[in-house]
Amino acid sequence: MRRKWTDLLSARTGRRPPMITLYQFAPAFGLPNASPFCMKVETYLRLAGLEYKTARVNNPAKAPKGKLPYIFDDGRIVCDSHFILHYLREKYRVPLNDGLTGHELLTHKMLARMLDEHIYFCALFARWLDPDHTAKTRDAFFGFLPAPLKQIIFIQARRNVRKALHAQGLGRHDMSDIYGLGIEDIETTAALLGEAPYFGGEAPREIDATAYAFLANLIVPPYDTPLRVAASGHANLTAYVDRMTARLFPELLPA
Ligand SMILES: N[C@@H](CCC(=O)N[C@@H](CS)C(=O)NCC(=O)O)C(=O)O
Repeated sequence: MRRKWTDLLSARTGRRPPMITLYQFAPAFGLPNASPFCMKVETYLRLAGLEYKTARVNNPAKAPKGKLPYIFDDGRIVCDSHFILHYLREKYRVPLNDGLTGHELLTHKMLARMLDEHIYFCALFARWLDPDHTAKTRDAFFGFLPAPLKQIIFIQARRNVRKALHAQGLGRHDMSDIYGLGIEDIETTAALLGEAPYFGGEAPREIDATAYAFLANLIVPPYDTPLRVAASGHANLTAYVDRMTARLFPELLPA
C-alpha cells in the first residue's frame, strides 16, 4: 500500500505531525459544511492527508476575527481559509501544486478569487435574502435553538447579511441581476473544467479544495434557486461533485 507523504515525513523526523484543530460550523445539508470556506479547509486537509479534528462553533462572533473557519495548530491560530491553506502548504510542505506551470497557477488563483469573492455573495443572497429560501436557512443554521430564539437570532443574522451585501455592493442590485451575475460565474467555472476530471487536471490539486466546496454548496443543498438550477444543468459539474465526494468524503454517500 502507498504510504501517505505525512507518514514518510514523520518517519524521517521521528515525530508524528501535530493534530490540527479546524474550528467550523456544524455539518449541514449532508455536506461537510454549509460554509464553503470551512468546507474548503476540511477538503484541503483531506487532500493533503493531514491529520485533523474539528471543533464546532455556533457563533462566529466568538472567532478571533469574527468569521469561520480558523485553525489551531502547534500553538498557533490561523484565521481565513486563504491564509490557512497558505500556512498548511508551507508548514507541511504539501506537494499538491508541485509541477503546475505558472499559467496553471494563475488560472487557479483567478478561479479561487472568483468563487471566494464573487459567487459567494450571490449564494449568500440566495440563502439569506431571497424570500423563497430564508426559512430553510433559518432551520438549517439555527434549528438547534428553541423556537422563539431561533427566529430572533435568524432575524439578527439576516440583518447583518443584508448590511454586508449592501456594503459589498451586490445587495444594491435587484434579484434577477444578482442571479445573472452568479450564473455567469457558474458558466465560466463549467467551461474551465470542460472534460477534465478535476480543475487541477488528471488529479486534484489545491484549487479543487475551493472548487469542490463552492460547487457542492451550490448543487447539494435543497435550495431551488437559479444558481442551483444553472449549476445542476452542467453534467460535468455534478459529476465532479460526486467524484470529489466519493474520493474525499465517502462517509457522506448513501449506504
Ligand atoms: N475570507 C474568509 C471568509 C470567511 C467567511 O466569510 N465566513 C463566514 C461563513 S461562510 C462567516 O463566518 N460569517 C460570519 C459573519 O460574517 O458574521 C475566508 O476565506 O475564510
